[in-house]
Amino acid sequence: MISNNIKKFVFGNPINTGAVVKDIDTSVGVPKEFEYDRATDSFSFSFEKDDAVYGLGETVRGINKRGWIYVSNNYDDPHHEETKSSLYASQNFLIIDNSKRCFGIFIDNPGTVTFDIGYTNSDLFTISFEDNDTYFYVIDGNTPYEIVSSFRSLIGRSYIPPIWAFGFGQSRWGYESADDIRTVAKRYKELNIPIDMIYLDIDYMQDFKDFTVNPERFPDFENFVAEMKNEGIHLVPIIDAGVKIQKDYDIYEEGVAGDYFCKKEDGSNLVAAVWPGKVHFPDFLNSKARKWFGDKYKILTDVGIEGFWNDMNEPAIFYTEDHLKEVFSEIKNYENMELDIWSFFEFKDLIGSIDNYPEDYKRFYHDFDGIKIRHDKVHNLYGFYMTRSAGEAFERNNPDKRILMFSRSSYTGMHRYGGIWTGDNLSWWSHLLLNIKQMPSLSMTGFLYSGADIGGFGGNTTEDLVLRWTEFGIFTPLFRNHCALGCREQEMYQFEKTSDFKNIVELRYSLIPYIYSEFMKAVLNNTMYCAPLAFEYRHDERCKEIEDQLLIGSSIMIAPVYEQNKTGRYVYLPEEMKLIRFRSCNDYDEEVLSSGDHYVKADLNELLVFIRKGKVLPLAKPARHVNDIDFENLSYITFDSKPDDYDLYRDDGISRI
Ligand code: MIG
Repeated sequence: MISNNIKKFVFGNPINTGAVVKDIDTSVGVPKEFEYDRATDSFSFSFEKDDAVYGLGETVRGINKRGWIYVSNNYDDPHHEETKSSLYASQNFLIIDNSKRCFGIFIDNPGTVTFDIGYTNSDLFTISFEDNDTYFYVIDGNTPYEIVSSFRSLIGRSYIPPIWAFGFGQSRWGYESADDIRTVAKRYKELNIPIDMIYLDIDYMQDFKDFTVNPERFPDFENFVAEMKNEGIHLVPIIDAGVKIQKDYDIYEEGVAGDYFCKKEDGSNLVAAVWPGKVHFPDFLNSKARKWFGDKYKILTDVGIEGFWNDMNEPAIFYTEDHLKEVFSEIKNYENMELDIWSFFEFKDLIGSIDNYPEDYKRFYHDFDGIKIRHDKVHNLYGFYMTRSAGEAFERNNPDKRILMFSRSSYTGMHRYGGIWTGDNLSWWSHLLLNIKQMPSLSMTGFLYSGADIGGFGGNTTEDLVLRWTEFGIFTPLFRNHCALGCREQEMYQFEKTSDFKNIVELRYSLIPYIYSEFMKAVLNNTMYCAPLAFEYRHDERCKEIEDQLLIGSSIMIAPVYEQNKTGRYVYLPEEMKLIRFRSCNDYDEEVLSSGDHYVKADLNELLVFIRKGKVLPLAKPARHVNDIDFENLSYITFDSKPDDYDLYRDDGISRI
């Protein structure tokens, strides 16, 4: 197909990653925007002074990516600090924009790709590859919005979850038994805080084995799933990438018999270790293995489960059998040594090298439907293909209804099968801000059903952080409070001001008609659910630098408070807007504010929404579950508009469309 606004260049002999769904004719030569350096096999672009760079999906730092080096190399790293270059995801889509001209690029390369966006040389953008077999797309458009839409039509429609997945979900690593889960449900019910999901982390499994349920701690699981559903709660279990090596464990036995696991050079199955102890990794890049593993989700859907989260699928490796041997043999050299500072660090690095060891990712292979490929060359596809395995199976086995699915690791293309959560953040205020900045980048790349662990995963949180984070989280499609084992408990009922939490979560439920409508329009029209101000107000120079206010759908702008001990914040209004200061869905004040800078008060229990001129915000009455929301009788907050000006999207919320 000839596309006027998308050009495809091919370098070397790239594989079809599945990222793209449109066939585009190949252009000859090198993208005209870039200089190609044969010696280093890299492409570079010279920035103009006011160029901003957007994209890359889930990464550290700002919405404008200029001034740092990002490496697409999916990695399990629970320290999302700004000095990092890689997180769990690789979304190699970027827009370069200086309001006079803009263009987008998409690098479809499943190996390591480095985006030096003015790090080495502040005016130079350089793209380099570990492996130069690459598709390189250049996407033209008059505005960033147009580029996003073209890109999204190139990569296909984003995943649609069931509508109940827009409710609130409580999670914690460490809910050990059905009774623990019952307690969570009961405590939320007692406080009348709406809830639709409780997540099952690895503790529900028998010895961390995929598709098993511990029968002592979760007796009669099927009935338990039904009991919770009666309470209006969906249980959402986790699935890990590694399959435990254990005789008579059917998944393991079938995987070996069917040759479904990743192999080493010598043809034996790679032995790595993760939560279950020693595991093999399913070869999700192989369509037979993918079908086999995907069909296993049926074990749980057959007992009433309707949603999952896929974890550890970078894949994360605690150690491999081979590298562990190497470490133990080298360790001996240090045993009788008097460690000086140099040997001390070598020794420490040696021990520290056992997990996620780069060389380990070169020790195993995929059978990519007949092509043998070393893992590191397609590393960034692993989480995508695990989720694809599930997604394809759901289409086969559950053709009539949507199944909730999100993943930790991802690559472009996975957005068609599931959403993502942003992994192991910390209970830091700066990670609330990071969450705010990640959301528009995720919308650009098609990962619309996304969110972060509200309250922070690692570390001990505080009540005010959970509250402020929840106030932002009500605008993220995936709205889940999740926390790590051993950290301070952070369910809303652990805190004092439970009525504040109730009000905020109720407000989320009141907003679901709007949030769902805007989400679905973004999916169906390839537009953005959540956008930076710079995309909408392109010629307002101020908006270019505003990264702590966002547009959510077409009607509203939000300005979250993300610092401790603040009772307000500065907000910049690119145009006249109507401020709504919500304390709850039926307790709020309204004030029209002129364009420009304002200091706006927002107490701990208050959150700020700004209605754009001519737009409408529909609100439903509060409900305990998404199912109970009355979509017929909405109220409307207007600003120079009539309720009818709002185009409410509706469907049954469950059937596939
Ligand atoms: O190595 O399943 O990101 O959400 O709670 C930790 C336990 C494994 C990492 C996930 C996190 C989950 C945790 N998992």
